[in-house]
Amino acid sequence: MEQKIVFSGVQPSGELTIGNYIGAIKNWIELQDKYTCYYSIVDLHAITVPQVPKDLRKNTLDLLAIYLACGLDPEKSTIFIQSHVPAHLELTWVLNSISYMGQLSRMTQFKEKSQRSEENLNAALFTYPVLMAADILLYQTDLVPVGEDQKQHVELARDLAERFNNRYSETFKVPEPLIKKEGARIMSLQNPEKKMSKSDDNQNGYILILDDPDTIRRKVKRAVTDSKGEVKYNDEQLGIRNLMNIYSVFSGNTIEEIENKYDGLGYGDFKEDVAEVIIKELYPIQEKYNELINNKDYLEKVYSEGREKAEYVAMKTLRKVYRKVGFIQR
Ligand code: AQP
Repeated sequence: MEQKIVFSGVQPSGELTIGNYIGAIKNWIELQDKYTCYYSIVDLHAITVPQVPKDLRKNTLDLLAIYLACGLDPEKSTIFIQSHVPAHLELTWVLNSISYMGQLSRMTQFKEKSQRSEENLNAALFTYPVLMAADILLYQTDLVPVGEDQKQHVELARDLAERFNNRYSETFKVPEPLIKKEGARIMSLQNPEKKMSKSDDNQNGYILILDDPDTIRRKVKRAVTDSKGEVKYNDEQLGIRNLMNIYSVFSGNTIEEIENKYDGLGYGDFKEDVAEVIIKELYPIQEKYNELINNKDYLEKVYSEGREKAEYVAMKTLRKVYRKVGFIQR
Protein backbone atom coordinates (compact mmCIF):
# COMPACT_ATOMS: atom_id res chain seq x y z
CA MET A 1 0.00 0.00 0.00
CA GLU A 2 1.26 3.48 -0.84
CA GLN A 3 2.38 5.67 2.03
CA LYS A 4 0.12 8.57 2.90
CA ILE A 5 1.35 12.04 2.03
CA VAL A 6 1.59 14.89 4.53
CA PHE A 7 2.03 18.59 3.75
CA SER A 8 2.31 21.51 6.14
CA GLY A 9 4.12 24.81 6.54
CA VAL A 10 4.72 27.85 8.72
CA GLN A 11 5.15 31.44 7.59
CA PRO A 12 8.47 33.15 8.32
CA SER A 13 6.49 36.21 9.39
CA GLY A 14 8.21 36.67 12.75
CA GLU A 15 9.69 34.63 15.53
CA LEU A 16 7.85 31.39 16.28
CA THR A 17 5.61 31.06 19.31
CA ILE A 18 4.88 27.98 21.36
CA GLY A 19 1.43 28.14 19.66
CA ASN A 20 3.07 27.37 16.31
CA TYR A 21 5.18 24.70 17.99
CA ILE A 22 2.33 22.94 19.79
CA GLY A 23 -0.29 23.34 17.05
CA ALA A 24 1.99 22.39 14.19
CA ILE A 25 5.70 21.54 14.33
CA LYS A 26 5.68 19.29 17.41
CA ASN A 27 3.13 17.05 15.67
CA TRP A 28 5.10 16.93 12.44
CA ILE A 29 8.03 15.11 14.01
CA GLU A 30 6.23 11.85 14.72
CA LEU A 31 4.60 11.81 11.27
CA GLN A 32 8.01 11.60 9.59
CA ASP A 33 8.41 7.91 10.41
CA LYS A 34 5.02 6.87 9.12
CA TYR A 35 4.35 9.05 6.09
CA THR A 36 5.92 10.81 3.13
CA CYS A 37 6.17 14.36 4.48
CA TYR A 38 6.64 17.75 2.84
CA TYR A 39 7.36 20.62 5.22
CA SER A 40 7.65 24.07 3.73
CA ILE A 41 8.70 27.51 4.90
CA VAL A 42 5.87 29.45 3.31
CA ASP A 43 7.51 32.79 2.51
CA LEU A 44 5.01 33.61 -0.27
CA HIS A 45 2.30 33.62 2.39
CA ALA A 46 4.36 35.88 4.65
CA ILE A 47 4.22 38.85 2.24
CA THR A 48 0.42 39.02 2.51
CA VAL A 49 1.24 41.38 5.38
CA PRO A 50 4.08 43.91 4.93
CA GLN A 51 7.54 42.50 5.73
CA VAL A 52 10.95 44.17 6.01
CA PRO A 53 13.02 42.35 3.32
CA LYS A 54 16.12 41.78 5.45
CA ASP A 55 13.99 40.50 8.32
CA LEU A 56 12.13 38.15 6.00
CA ARG A 57 15.46 36.70 4.80
CA LYS A 58 16.62 36.26 8.39
CA ASN A 59 13.30 34.81 9.56
CA THR A 60 13.32 32.29 6.70
CA LEU A 61 16.72 30.86 7.66
CA ASP A 62 15.82 31.04 11.35
CA LEU A 63 12.69 29.04 10.68
CA LEU A 64 14.64 26.41 8.78
CA ALA A 65 17.07 26.12 11.71
CA ILE A 66 14.11 25.84 14.10
CA TYR A 67 12.50 23.10 11.98
CA LEU A 68 15.74 21.11 12.16
CA ALA A 69 16.32 21.88 15.84
CA CYS A 70 12.83 20.62 16.68
CA GLY A 71 13.64 17.32 15.01
CA LEU A 72 12.61 17.56 11.37
CA ASP A 73 15.04 15.35 9.50
CA PRO A 74 15.95 16.11 5.86
CA GLU A 75 16.75 12.42 5.37
CA LYS A 76 13.14 11.55 6.17
CA SER A 77 11.16 14.60 5.02
CA THR A 78 11.31 17.07 2.16
CA ILE A 79 12.05 20.45 3.70
CA PHE A 80 11.94 23.42 1.33
CA ILE A 81 11.29 27.12 0.84
CA GLN A 82 7.97 27.77 -0.90
CA SER A 83 9.17 30.54 -3.25
CA HIS A 84 11.82 28.16 -4.64
CA VAL A 85 9.10 26.06 -6.26
CA PRO A 86 7.23 28.35 -8.71
CA ALA A 87 4.62 25.64 -9.38
CA HIS A 88 2.89 26.85 -6.19
CA LEU A 89 2.12 30.16 -7.89
CA GLU A 90 1.22 28.62 -11.22
CA LEU A 91 -1.32 26.30 -9.65
CA THR A 92 -2.67 29.19 -7.56
CA TRP A 93 -3.63 31.02 -10.74
CA VAL A 94 -5.53 28.03 -12.08
CA LEU A 95 -7.29 27.54 -8.72
CA ASN A 96 -8.12 31.25 -8.59
CA SER A 97 -10.12 30.71 -11.74
CA ILE A 98 -12.42 28.27 -9.93
CA SER A 99 -12.53 30.11 -6.56
CA TYR A 100 -15.57 32.11 -5.55
CA MET A 101 -15.13 35.62 -4.13
CA GLY A 102 -18.00 35.03 -1.71
CA GLN A 103 -16.35 31.98 -0.17
CA LEU A 104 -12.97 33.73 0.15
CA SER A 105 -14.52 36.74 1.83
CA ARG A 106 -15.94 34.47 4.53
CA MET A 107 -12.51 33.20 5.63
CA THR A 108 -11.94 34.08 9.29
CA GLN A 109 -8.26 34.88 8.89
CA PHE A 110 -9.01 37.33 6.06
CA LYS A 111 -11.71 39.00 8.10
CA GLU A 112 -9.45 39.33 11.16
CA LYS A 113 -6.30 40.45 9.38
CA SER A 114 -8.13 42.87 7.07
CA GLN A 115 -9.69 44.55 10.08
CA ARG A 116 -6.24 45.08 11.58
CA SER A 117 -4.89 46.93 8.52
CA GLU A 118 -7.79 48.40 6.62
CA GLU A 119 -5.77 51.10 4.86
CA ASN A 120 -3.41 48.50 3.44
CA LEU A 121 -5.69 45.76 2.21
CA ASN A 122 -3.95 43.83 -0.51
CA ALA A 123 -5.31 41.25 -2.93
CA ALA A 124 -2.81 38.61 -1.77
CA LEU A 125 -4.32 38.55 1.72
CA PHE A 126 -7.65 37.78 0.06
CA THR A 127 -6.31 34.94 -2.09
CA TYR A 128 -4.03 33.52 0.63
CA PRO A 129 -6.24 30.43 1.10
CA VAL A 130 -6.06 29.68 -2.64
CA LEU A 131 -2.25 29.66 -2.46
CA MET A 132 -2.54 27.41 0.57
CA ALA A 133 -4.80 25.07 -1.40
CA ALA A 134 -2.20 24.98 -4.17
CA ASP A 135 0.53 24.17 -1.61
CA ILE A 136 -1.46 21.20 -0.40
CA LEU A 137 -2.89 19.90 -3.69
CA LEU A 138 0.41 19.99 -5.62
CA TYR A 139 1.78 17.12 -3.53
CA GLN A 140 -1.38 14.97 -3.73
CA THR A 141 -1.59 15.37 0.03
CA ASP A 142 -3.70 13.09 2.24
CA LEU A 143 -3.15 14.81 5.59
CA VAL A 144 -2.51 18.41 6.64
CA PRO A 145 -1.35 18.70 10.27
CA VAL A 146 -2.33 22.21 11.43
CA GLY A 147 -3.75 24.07 14.40
CA GLU A 148 -7.50 24.62 14.69
CA ASP A 149 -7.20 28.14 13.18
CA GLN A 150 -6.27 26.69 9.79
CA LYS A 151 -9.10 24.18 9.56
CA GLN A 152 -11.27 26.46 7.44
CA HIS A 153 -8.46 26.88 4.90
CA VAL A 154 -7.99 23.11 4.58
CA GLU A 155 -11.73 22.83 3.98
CA LEU A 156 -11.41 25.31 1.14
CA ALA A 157 -8.58 23.20 -0.32
CA ARG A 158 -10.95 20.21 -0.21
CA ASP A 159 -13.68 22.20 -1.98
CA LEU A 160 -11.32 23.36 -4.70
CA ALA A 161 -9.95 19.85 -5.24
CA GLU A 162 -13.48 18.46 -5.62
CA ARG A 163 -14.58 21.32 -7.85
CA PHE A 164 -11.58 20.86 -10.14
CA ASN A 165 -12.02 17.08 -10.23
CA ASN A 166 -15.69 17.46 -11.13
CA ARG A 167 -15.03 19.97 -13.84
CA TYR A 168 -11.94 18.47 -15.46
CA SER A 169 -11.90 14.80 -14.27
CA GLU A 170 -10.06 13.20 -11.34
CA THR A 171 -6.79 15.10 -10.77
CA PHE A 172 -6.30 15.93 -7.09
CA LYS A 173 -6.46 13.87 -3.97
CA VAL A 174 -8.93 15.44 -1.50
CA PRO A 175 -6.92 16.23 1.67
CA GLU A 176 -8.00 16.05 5.29
CA PRO A 177 -6.92 18.26 8.19
CA LEU A 178 -5.09 16.50 11.01
CA ILE A 179 -5.77 18.44 14.19
CA LYS A 180 -4.61 17.15 17.56
CA LYS A 181 -7.15 17.62 20.28
CA GLU A 182 -4.60 18.69 22.85
CA GLY A 183 -3.19 22.14 22.15
CA ALA A 184 -5.09 22.66 18.89
CA ARG A 185 -5.57 26.28 19.87
CA ILE A 186 -3.17 27.93 22.30
CA MET A 187 -4.48 31.29 23.45
CA SER A 188 -2.77 34.61 24.17
CA LEU A 189 -1.43 34.84 27.72
CA GLN A 190 -2.80 38.38 27.94
CA ASN A 191 -6.18 37.75 26.35
CA PRO A 192 -7.26 34.11 26.58
CA GLU A 193 -10.13 34.74 24.15
CA LYS A 194 -7.68 35.45 21.33
CA LYS A 195 -5.27 32.91 19.83
CA MET A 196 -1.57 33.21 20.58
CA SER A 197 -0.03 34.82 17.52
CA LYS A 198 3.51 35.77 16.56
CA SER A 199 2.32 39.10 15.13
CA ASP A 200 0.60 40.17 18.37
CA ASP A 201 1.61 43.73 19.34
CA ASN A 202 1.73 42.72 22.99
CA GLN A 203 4.90 40.67 23.55
CA ASN A 204 3.55 39.37 26.85
CA GLY A 205 0.78 37.60 24.95
CA TYR A 206 3.11 34.98 23.51
CA ILE A 207 6.10 32.84 24.41
CA LEU A 208 8.67 32.42 21.67
CA ILE A 209 10.47 29.15 21.03
CA LEU A 210 13.71 31.11 21.44
CA ASP A 211 12.74 33.04 24.61
CA ASP A 212 15.29 32.67 27.43
CA PRO A 213 14.26 31.08 30.74
CA ASP A 214 13.85 34.36 32.62
CA THR A 215 11.63 35.81 29.92
CA ILE A 216 9.49 32.66 29.96
CA ARG A 217 9.15 32.83 33.77
CA ARG A 218 8.21 36.52 33.60
CA LYS A 219 5.62 36.04 30.83
CA VAL A 220 3.95 33.09 32.54
CA LYS A 221 3.89 34.94 35.85
CA ARG A 222 2.12 37.86 34.16
CA ALA A 223 -0.38 35.64 32.35
CA VAL A 224 -3.96 36.78 32.92
CA THR A 225 -5.93 34.50 35.25
CA ASP A 226 -8.94 35.12 37.53
CA SER A 227 -9.81 35.57 41.17
CA LYS A 228 -11.10 32.04 41.81
CA GLY A 229 -7.72 30.72 42.88
CA GLU A 230 -8.42 27.13 41.78
CA VAL A 231 -6.58 25.18 39.09
CA LYS A 232 -9.73 23.84 37.41
CA TYR A 233 -10.49 23.26 33.74
CA ASN A 234 -13.66 25.09 32.71
CA ASP A 235 -15.14 27.81 30.49
CA GLU A 236 -15.12 30.44 33.21
CA GLN A 237 -11.38 30.27 33.82
CA LEU A 238 -10.07 30.73 30.30
CA GLY A 239 -6.60 31.91 31.35
CA ILE A 240 -6.05 28.96 33.67
CA ARG A 241 -7.52 26.58 31.12
CA ASN A 242 -5.00 27.80 28.55
CA LEU A 243 -2.09 27.35 30.98
CA MET A 244 -3.36 23.86 31.79
CA ASN A 245 -3.40 22.99 28.09
CA ILE A 246 0.16 24.23 27.71
CA TYR A 247 1.28 22.34 30.84
CA SER A 248 -0.44 19.19 29.63
CA VAL A 249 1.27 19.21 26.23
CA PHE A 250 4.72 19.86 27.68
CA SER A 251 4.50 17.55 30.70
CA GLY A 252 2.46 14.69 29.22
CA ASN A 253 0.07 14.91 32.21
CA THR A 254 -3.65 14.68 31.57
CA ILE A 255 -5.94 17.55 32.59
CA GLU A 256 -7.31 15.41 35.40
CA GLU A 257 -3.82 14.68 36.72
CA ILE A 258 -3.06 18.39 36.69
CA GLU A 259 -6.26 19.23 38.59
CA ASN A 260 -5.37 16.64 41.24
CA LYS A 261 -1.75 17.75 41.50
CA TYR A 262 -2.68 21.41 42.16
CA ASP A 263 -5.74 20.79 44.27
CA GLY A 264 -5.52 23.22 47.19
CA LEU A 265 -2.46 25.01 45.80
CA GLY A 266 -2.54 28.58 44.51
CA TYR A 267 -1.79 29.97 41.04
CA GLY A 268 1.75 30.92 42.09
CA ASP A 269 2.95 27.32 42.40
CA PHE A 270 1.14 26.26 39.26
CA LYS A 271 2.56 29.10 37.17
CA GLU A 272 6.10 28.37 38.36
CA ASP A 273 5.74 24.78 37.20
CA VAL A 274 4.19 25.79 33.88
CA ALA A 275 7.24 27.95 33.19
CA GLU A 276 9.62 25.13 34.14
CA VAL A 277 8.06 22.51 31.84
CA ILE A 278 8.21 24.95 28.94
CA ILE A 279 11.86 25.80 29.66
CA LYS A 280 12.76 22.11 29.94
CA GLU A 281 11.30 21.25 26.54
CA LEU A 282 12.67 24.32 24.76
CA TYR A 283 16.22 24.20 26.14
CA PRO A 284 17.58 21.41 23.86
CA ILE A 285 15.81 22.97 20.86
CA GLN A 286 17.48 26.32 21.57
CA GLU A 287 20.91 24.69 21.96
CA LYS A 288 20.55 22.91 18.63
CA TYR A 289 19.23 26.06 16.97
CA ASN A 290 22.29 28.04 18.12
CA GLU A 291 24.56 25.44 16.53
CA LEU A 292 22.64 25.30 13.26
CA ILE A 293 22.09 29.00 12.65
CA ASN A 294 25.85 29.51 12.36
CA ASN A 295 26.16 26.74 9.80
CA LYS A 296 24.85 28.52 6.71
CA ASP A 297 26.39 26.00 4.30
CA TYR A 298 24.45 23.18 5.86
CA LEU A 299 21.19 25.16 5.82
CA GLU A 300 21.74 25.94 2.14
CA LYS A 301 22.36 22.27 1.40
CA VAL A 302 19.12 21.30 3.15
CA TYR A 303 16.91 23.80 1.32
CA SER A 304 18.56 23.16 -2.07
CA GLU A 305 18.07 19.42 -1.86
CA GLY A 306 14.55 19.97 -0.55
CA ARG A 307 13.72 22.21 -3.49
CA GLU A 308 14.83 19.60 -5.99
CA LYS A 309 12.69 16.87 -4.44
CA ALA A 310 9.64 19.13 -4.01
CA GLU A 311 9.85 20.57 -7.49
CA TYR A 312 9.95 17.15 -9.12
CA VAL A 313 6.67 16.10 -7.49
CA ALA A 314 4.99 19.51 -7.85
CA MET A 315 5.75 19.69 -11.58
CA LYS A 316 4.18 16.31 -12.16
CA THR A 317 0.88 17.58 -10.77
CA LEU A 318 1.15 20.95 -12.50
CA ARG A 319 1.74 19.37 -15.92
CA LYS A 320 -1.37 17.26 -15.43
CA VAL A 321 -3.41 20.32 -14.43
CA TYR A 322 -2.22 22.39 -17.38
CA ARG A 323 -3.09 19.58 -19.77
CA LYS A 324 -6.58 19.23 -18.29
CA VAL A 325 -7.43 22.94 -18.48
CA GLY A 326 -6.36 23.02 -22.14
CA PHE A 327 -2.93 24.69 -22.13
CA ILE A 328 -0.57 23.57 -24.90
CA GLN A 329 2.43 21.67 -23.57
CA ARG A 330 5.58 23.82 -23.20
N1 AQP B 1 -2.22 29.76 18.87
C1 AQP B 1 -2.07 28.65 18.16
N2 AQP B 1 -2.41 27.45 18.66
C2 AQP B 1 -2.22 26.31 17.94
N3 AQP B 1 -1.71 26.32 16.69
C3 AQP B 1 -1.36 27.49 16.15
N4 AQP B 1 -0.81 27.83 14.94
C4 AQP B 1 -0.64 29.16 14.90
N5 AQP B 1 -1.06 29.73 16.05
C5 AQP B 1 -1.51 28.71 16.84
C6 AQP B 1 -0.48 26.88 13.90
O1 AQP B 1 0.84 27.16 13.48
C7 AQP B 1 0.97 26.83 12.09
C8 AQP B 1 1.68 27.90 11.36
O2 AQP B 1 0.99 29.08 11.35
P1 AQP B 1 1.41 30.21 10.32
O3 AQP B 1 2.68 30.83 10.70
O4 AQP B 1 1.38 29.68 8.95
O5 AQP B 1 0.25 31.23 10.42
P2 AQP B 1 -0.75 31.56 11.54
O6 AQP B 1 -1.67 30.42 11.78
O7 AQP B 1 -1.37 32.84 11.09
O8 AQP B 1 0.19 31.75 12.81
P3 AQP B 1 0.43 33.05 13.65
O9 AQP B 1 1.44 32.75 14.71
O10 AQP B 1 -0.86 33.63 14.10
O11 AQP B 1 1.13 33.97 12.58
P4 AQP B 1 0.79 35.44 12.15
O12 AQP B 1 0.75 36.22 13.44
O13 AQP B 1 1.91 35.84 11.23
O14 AQP B 1 -0.53 35.39 11.46
C9 AQP B 1 -0.44 26.56 11.57
O15 AQP B 1 -0.60 25.16 11.45
C10 AQP B 1 -1.33 27.08 12.66
O16 AQP B 1 -2.52 26.36 12.73
